[in-house]
Amino acid sequence: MPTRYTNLPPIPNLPWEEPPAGSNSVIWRYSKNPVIPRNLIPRANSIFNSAVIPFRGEFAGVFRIDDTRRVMNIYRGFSKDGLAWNIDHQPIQFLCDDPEIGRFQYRYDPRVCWCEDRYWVTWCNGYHGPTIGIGYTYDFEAFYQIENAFLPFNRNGVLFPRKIRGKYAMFSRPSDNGHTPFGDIYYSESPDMVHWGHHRWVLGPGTWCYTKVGAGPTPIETSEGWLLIYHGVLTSCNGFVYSMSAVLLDLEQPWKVIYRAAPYLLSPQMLYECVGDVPNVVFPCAALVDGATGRMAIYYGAADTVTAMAFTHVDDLVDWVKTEAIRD
Ligand code: BMA
Repeated sequence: MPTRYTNLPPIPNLPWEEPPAGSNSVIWRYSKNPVIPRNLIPRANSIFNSAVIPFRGEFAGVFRIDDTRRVMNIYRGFSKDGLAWNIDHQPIQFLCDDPEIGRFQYRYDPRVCWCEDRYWVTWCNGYHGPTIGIGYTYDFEAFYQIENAFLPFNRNGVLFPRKIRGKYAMFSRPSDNGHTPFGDIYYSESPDMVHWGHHRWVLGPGTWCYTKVGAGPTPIETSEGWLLIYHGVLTSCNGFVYSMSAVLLDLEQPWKVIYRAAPYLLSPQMLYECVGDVPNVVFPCAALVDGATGRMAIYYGAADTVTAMAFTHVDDLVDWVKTEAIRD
């Protein structure tokens, strides 16, 4: 029986490509990957872990760009079809009431989430160490920054698209100040996007990701639970390998895992995923679902260098998670 994917509006112009002939994989890559080259704008060293969202019948995005000074920042972009992007040549300038919070150190790995009345942007924000920065925009013209969600050290702040139990809800991944060799996903709630509590453990490492895990795109609400795509890291003798997989979480208590797929869903195997500034990385930050068809387009950073896409169908991905599930 098809999954009921709830609260998801149609996206008639969602980027889409049928699976390659003969493929029986639940997920397949865009044949013209990478969709965004590393040098789309002047002085970009790399354009990768980035988030995209439908906006006024087209698409808007917040892009991680490391420039040729290796300054890490986030940039705004627009696209008619989700494939060809116009990205600003200057980073987003956030308006912030408190200069201490608004002062830039570094920004990276953005996510964008529509919740209630505006587009929320979360990112890894330098504030005496990495933590979760939060901002919002109504129109992708003016961007406002509010308090950091947590103390350092934390990364991978991912908001829910609706309130849970009457509160805003977010995943995050407490970490350290470097290339963290550990990390579990936690869940937190807030009445106002400023004060966060009710912290709950969600998910820890697994076989293909025995080092650490972190939430990826905004979770997708389905009749079977919240579908969360996440990245996970294995430490090989040659360094970290970043892959992605998915879990289904309880709709009203999303820290409770219902099904967790045992294998990875997508791992670095193509040249643009295996070769780049950081080899062997796929890092998803957005997954858009067309509510009319259930088609899903996933945007992911590849090798910390370019942005790539993969496609699946929400029903098939939910079935895959259940079929491949382990209980832990
Ligand atoms: C993480 C973050 C990501 C990056 C990944 C692989 O710690 O810095 O932005 O994609 O490492 O280098």
